[in-house]
Amino acid sequence: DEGGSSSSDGNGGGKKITLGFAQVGSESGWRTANTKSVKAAAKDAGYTLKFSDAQQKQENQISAIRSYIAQKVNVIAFSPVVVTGWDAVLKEAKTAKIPVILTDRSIETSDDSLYVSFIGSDFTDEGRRAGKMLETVLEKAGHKGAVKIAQLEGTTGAAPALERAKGFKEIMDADHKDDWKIVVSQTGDFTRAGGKQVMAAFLQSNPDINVLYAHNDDMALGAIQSIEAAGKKAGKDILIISVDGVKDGFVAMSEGKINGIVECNPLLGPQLMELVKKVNDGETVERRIKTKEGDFLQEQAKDALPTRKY
Ligand code: GYE
Repeated sequence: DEGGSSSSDGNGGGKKITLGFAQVGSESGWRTANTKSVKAAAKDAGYTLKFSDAQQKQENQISAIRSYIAQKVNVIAFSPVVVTGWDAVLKEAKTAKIPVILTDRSIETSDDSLYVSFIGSDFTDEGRRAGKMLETVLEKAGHKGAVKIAQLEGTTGAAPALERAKGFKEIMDADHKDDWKIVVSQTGDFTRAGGKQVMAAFLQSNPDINVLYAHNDDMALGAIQSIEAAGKKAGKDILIISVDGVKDGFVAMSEGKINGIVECNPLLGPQLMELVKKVNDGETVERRIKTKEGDFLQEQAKDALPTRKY
């Protein structure tokens, strides 16, 4: 079942729940794992899933949500590409009495009644954890002197990009005003190609960069290609911290090319389906559900690799 069309022939006994899910895109390993998790969990729960991939474009997501409203689905869940600009379409859902759940990414709105719950990670905390992790990594590397950081940001205006930058900066401003500096910062759109291209430009303009903070593993993996092409050693000449913890990230870390990864769990499907059921039954649900995750350094990478689930 690809979940792409609405057909489904299961019979769950009672009234079958139809869930409309508007996905961000397929930009990263994280996203691929998230999509798989959602599709599998919907199937296990016996729901009819209408699934769409917005290719990281807000207008595509808005039309997907509109079509779910027109099709009168029971519940809408979506992972908003960016934080702003959702009020109009969410008001339409509210008028149609279709409850909306945010998964993975949050929105900015002045009207809290536009969604019932938000399930996902705390990205600001991930940014802080990345900052703390950099302290450890620098110490382990015996690094002396100025810390010149390149930051590869996620998609512009997306919650994980804004908040991972914010949390990291908090640690910098609090404890490293004098010794750390972000010398370049630009979006790589959460993709490998973006990370590769932007890192190549960074290395041209700032050849003295000695740290890379990438908002996800995929951009770090792309950047590693450019670092190596420039004749430098990833994980040594340039210390690398990233976020997510996808398998390829762990492989690069076990090879010594990434120094630390802040985990962000994409396997939200099962929890989301439970929430969908409660919402559909009219139960009151928690407004904010946070996922649990860990931090990983190089020495843990090899041991952790076989047990990674995404
Ligand atoms: O970190 C990144 C993906 O929203 C948490 O989106 C998600 C982010 C994830 O493209 O790899």
